[in-house]
Amino acid sequence: TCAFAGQKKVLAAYEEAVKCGYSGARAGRLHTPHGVFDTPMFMPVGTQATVKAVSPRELKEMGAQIILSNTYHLYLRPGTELVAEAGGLHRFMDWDGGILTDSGGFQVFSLGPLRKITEEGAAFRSHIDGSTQFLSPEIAIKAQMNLGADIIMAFDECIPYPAEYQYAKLSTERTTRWAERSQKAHTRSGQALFAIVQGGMYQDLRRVSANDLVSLDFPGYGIGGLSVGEPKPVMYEMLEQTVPLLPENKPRYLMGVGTPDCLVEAVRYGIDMFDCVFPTRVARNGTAMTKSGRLVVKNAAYAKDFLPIDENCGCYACQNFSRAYIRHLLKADEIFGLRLTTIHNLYFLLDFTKKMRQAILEDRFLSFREEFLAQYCK
Ligand code: PRF
Ligand code: ZN
Repeated sequence: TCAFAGQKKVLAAYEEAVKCGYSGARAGRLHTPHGVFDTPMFMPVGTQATVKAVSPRELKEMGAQIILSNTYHLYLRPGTELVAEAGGLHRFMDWDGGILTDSGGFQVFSLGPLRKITEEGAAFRSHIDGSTQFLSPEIAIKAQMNLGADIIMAFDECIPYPAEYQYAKLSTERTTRWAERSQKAHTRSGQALFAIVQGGMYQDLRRVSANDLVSLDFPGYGIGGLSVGEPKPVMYEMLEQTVPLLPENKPRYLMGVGTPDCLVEAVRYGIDMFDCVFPTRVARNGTAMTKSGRLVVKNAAYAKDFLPIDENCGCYACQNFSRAYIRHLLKADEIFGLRLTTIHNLYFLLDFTKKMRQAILEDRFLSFREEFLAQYCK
């Protein structure tokens, strides 16, 4: 039975099922107003209130429980007030599962020279019409209260890589002040606000960031500023330094990471949640994800290959269509080709998180990890 039954006020409460005895890996459940979701979890990215190329019905069928959407994009277009008027993001896009919205801090950072960051917030040029825009912790939180996601994120700055120590220190301290302002500005009930750990690639800054944010007592923690161009071992080192400082009874979310090898390593350090455009983006590029790495369906080698992308995959694409057919669609620029590779990739990654969870529950996570990496990285 549910440990949180009747505890309506506990938002995004993390309920642990099993902790791996030999690593930080854990399997649990996340309780939200739109359902109870299994962890480790992967959240497909629906930047503009749609996961590109697939319907909410298809997402459900693939096993998606919670998706991510972006405040930055919806703030600029169609506007978060409009989404509120439509009845909130769940109703607007007809998705009744979980939704997490990112705060916009990362998208503003991605604009590069178009942005200017001050203590108050970030001024930037809209990528749509070039107009001058401004986001602050208060504005980003108000926008996310309008959208009405189950989980929202504090406004942060994702530090570019590489960055000087002094800049990383000032930025990290400011992100902590912004987290405090985000917390004060957040007044909507039925919605959990997570803080975001930063610190660049500096172990001491990561530790200070984690400790300061933990003392502010958020219901969950994002780890930001990773997978921004640094070597993978550096990212793993940052996780090793940071994750143990976060409360065991709260969810930990590694932002913007979504390749299976990074997922299995991050889970080993104790991460519960992920999002990434990787599976959907490479799918639209004609690339399928498999347990032995990427399969470029467009390659001539598959012209007469009548096997599915992956013979062991249970997705709609693999159950019904061949590599040769999907390759033909992609070569002919048919929209359905991109839909099929997207369906496969999301199914693959969602299924991968289920397999990790099962391995943790059955106390064989480390051997699962080794077997997976041996095949994936060969
Ligand atoms: N901050 C926010 N969103 C993010 C990131 C971050 O640092 C990242 C970094 N990988 C992805 N998405 N707010
Ligand atoms: Zn498939």
